[in-house]
Amino acid sequence: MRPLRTSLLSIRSLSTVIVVLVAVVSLVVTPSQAQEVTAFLGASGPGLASMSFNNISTPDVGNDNFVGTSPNQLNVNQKAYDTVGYIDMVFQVSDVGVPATEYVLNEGVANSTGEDWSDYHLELGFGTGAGFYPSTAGDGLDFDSPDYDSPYTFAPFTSITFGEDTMDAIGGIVPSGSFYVFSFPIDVPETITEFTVRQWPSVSPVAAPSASFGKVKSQY
Ligand SMILES: [Ca+2]
Ligand SMILES: [Ca+2]
Ligand SMILES: [Ca+2]
Repeated sequence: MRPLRTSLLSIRSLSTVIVVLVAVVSLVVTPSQAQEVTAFLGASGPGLASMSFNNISTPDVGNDNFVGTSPNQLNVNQKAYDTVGYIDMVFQVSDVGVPATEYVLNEGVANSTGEDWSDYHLELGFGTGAGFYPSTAGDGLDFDSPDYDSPYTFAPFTSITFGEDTMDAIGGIVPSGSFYVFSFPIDVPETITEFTVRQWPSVSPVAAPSASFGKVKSQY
């Protein structure tokens, strides 16, 4: 018969092994944290006066084709323009092995340019400044193409012209000194490592292109 002391040591060793095994199994089965999908890498451009980024929230990874407002959010507290020029915002994407994830980008926009805006424009692409190049058709990065089944907000503008990678908000005035919250959907594919949202106001009304060039919808 083994001494009692030896048996107790064996039981303690076995318990330790079980605890370690449980810990390892827990690590293996824990899903990727949603916060790993994207990171905000910064804003730049001639229009930029100041910016305050809030957070990224991704509770529903891989939810492309989501109908309605996606629970995944990119939140900008405020972005101020002091010049009528563009601002590039860059987001990092991590491949977690799922299809495209649909986000809604919510941002406070302040007009500190001294001029009233007649239109507001957005384009998806890659890179910044002179190195910016547009997203292409069918690359998975888009403004909720092809179904456009999620809401957006661009008040005081009253109509939006859509392309897969462009949006033009028209039919309203953003007075100098005013602040509005814009929101819109973005589909983010797992095949890229980062992307850019370029936005710029303009002060001369731009006519809506014909229906053959884009999809025109009334404001939600
Ligand atoms: Ca959608
Ligand atoms: Ca695209
Ligand atoms: Ca979508």
